[in-house]
Amino acid sequence: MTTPALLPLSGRRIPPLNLGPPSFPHHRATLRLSEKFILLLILSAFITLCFGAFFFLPDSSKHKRFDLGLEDVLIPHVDAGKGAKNPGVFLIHGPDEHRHREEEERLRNKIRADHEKALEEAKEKLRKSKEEIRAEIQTEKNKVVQEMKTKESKPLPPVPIPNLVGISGGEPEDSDIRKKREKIKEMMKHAWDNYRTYGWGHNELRPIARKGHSTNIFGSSQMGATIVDALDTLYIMGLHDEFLDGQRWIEDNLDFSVNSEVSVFEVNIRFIGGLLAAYYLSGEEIFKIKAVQLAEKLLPAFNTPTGIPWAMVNLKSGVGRNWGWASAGSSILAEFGTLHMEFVHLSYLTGDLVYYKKVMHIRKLLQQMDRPNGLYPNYLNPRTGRWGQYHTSVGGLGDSFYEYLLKAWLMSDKTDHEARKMYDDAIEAIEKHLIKKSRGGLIFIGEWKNGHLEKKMGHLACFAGGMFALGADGSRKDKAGHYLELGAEIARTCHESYDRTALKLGPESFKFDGAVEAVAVRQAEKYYILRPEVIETYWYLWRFTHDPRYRQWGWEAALAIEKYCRVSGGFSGVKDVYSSTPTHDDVQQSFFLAETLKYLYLLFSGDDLLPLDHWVFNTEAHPLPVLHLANITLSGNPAVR
Ligand code: DMJ
Repeated sequence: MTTPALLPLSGRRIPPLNLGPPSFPHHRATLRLSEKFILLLILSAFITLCFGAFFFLPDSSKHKRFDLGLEDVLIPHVDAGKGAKNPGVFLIHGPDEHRHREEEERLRNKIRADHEKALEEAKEKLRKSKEEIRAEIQTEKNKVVQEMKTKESKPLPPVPIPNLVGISGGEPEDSDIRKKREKIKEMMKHAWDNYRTYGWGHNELRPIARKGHSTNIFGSSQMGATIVDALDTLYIMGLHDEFLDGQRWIEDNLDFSVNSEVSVFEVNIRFIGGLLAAYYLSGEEIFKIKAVQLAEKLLPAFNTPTGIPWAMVNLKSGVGRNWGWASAGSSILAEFGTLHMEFVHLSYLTGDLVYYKKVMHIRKLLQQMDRPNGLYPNYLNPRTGRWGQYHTSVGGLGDSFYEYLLKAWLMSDKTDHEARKMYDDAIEAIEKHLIKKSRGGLIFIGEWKNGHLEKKMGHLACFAGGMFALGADGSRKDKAGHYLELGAEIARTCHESYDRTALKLGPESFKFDGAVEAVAVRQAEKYYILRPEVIETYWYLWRFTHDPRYRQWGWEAALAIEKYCRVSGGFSGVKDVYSSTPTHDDVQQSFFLAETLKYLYLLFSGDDLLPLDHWVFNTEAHPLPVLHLANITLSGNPAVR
């Protein structure tokens, strides 16, 4: 059917009237002349109506709304009706037209003046140089950061700070020893300065590529691990400008609200340990505040069915998980068992028991569990509370758990008897099942794996020489002499592992198999990554015996590091200690500054620097004071039981 409206008036077709945009379909826009006329009429009626409205409707200016944002131009309301309830809205109407006009005029003038001012300011800005504008923006940014910091920094309760004995000094009388100590300090300067130049703010340094470096333990963000780890070493060496530089970076940049998955253990020992030590040494509040902020971010890792923390946690989301390689989704003994010292200090400094409870819960759980041959396996499933694979080691995966049992006792001013008992029991089992003598007469610590003893000792296990010496005093059945001797034997074995290489630096792990003694066999075990454990043991043995051989061995290691690991951009690990032409791995580990150089410096210092009856070193060599709390009744203080 044809629509009549679309029929032509004459034989000629009427050109289409396009009412829409050019693409508008023609069939909908084609109108007859008469219809056009009607449309025009409607349009003019509409316009007339609008004019009428404009002239005859009431004056809307008498019902203006003013929002709170313009407080300074608000007009006191005349009608104390509804508007009065809402302080943000004022209604004006009433008989006093004149007064309203004046107010309107005043308002208009104010707006005009504001616009002019803004225009002037904009012109002023344009007259400024780029640098000036940038500086202004930076000042504004700093202001905001400062405000955020003040908001973030919860005030912490004042607590009595332990007696801080021997935080500087230790100048040796002997000039030769003094020179050696100076040399170690110079090495520290070299490591720090290059990190400062090429890796500042990154976690670690690539000394050959001369750029920043990081690994998955620190997550995906740049958290300045080397800065935090190195602070206390800088402090005790008297490198105060460098310390201050690091402190400023921490104040301005160290931020834990990052979407980054970090290792709970590594962040605890390096960051929380480093910050706490820096706080105790310098007294600067910022370190304590940062340590507590970070600790809060780690707490969600403990949200597991057993309370055994995940190995990793996302600092932002709080989601935790375990390493993919760990036996059946297990957490690692040396990781969840190496939180105690730092967490007790956190509870002490904050008065908040939450940290203390977390680590005591772990301890209680471990106490209840069966231990095959009295040994603690390295893997524990945080969902089921059952051991994973039966692998026991005093090296990697197990090491610092034993260390922290002993140190929990020392740190409590020898009042935490439970920790001491656990340590003594564990060491007895280790001695019985893992410590052996090689054919050549070297005492070594093997690893229990798949039902038999693997005659292999890792560089990491070399720390145990120092631990045995440190735990000798206070040991059961008056076996102090025995444990000191055992510590000395481990030191000797580890020294042999260094001495039997081309570079006089120790391999990552070494075997005792037939003719092979204290030597790495597999290529993948021949590297040295600037680790501290052997030097750590020399230092403890030196403190307890003053046998000059330990200083001599320490100096040999220092010279080897200087000769083979020093490059112009810092210090690097080496890939094969048996090859006389070293290949570098191009990583300056943060623990080189935190531990290796610190223990070397202490080895050539007097015993009055960080005396061991006042300080306990965490597993990353960060000194924390002994808490002499016997007479202090701080409510909720964990050391008072
Ligand atoms: C350090 O981070 C700590 O000493 C840790 O306990 C084990 N290993 C490294 C250094 O080798």
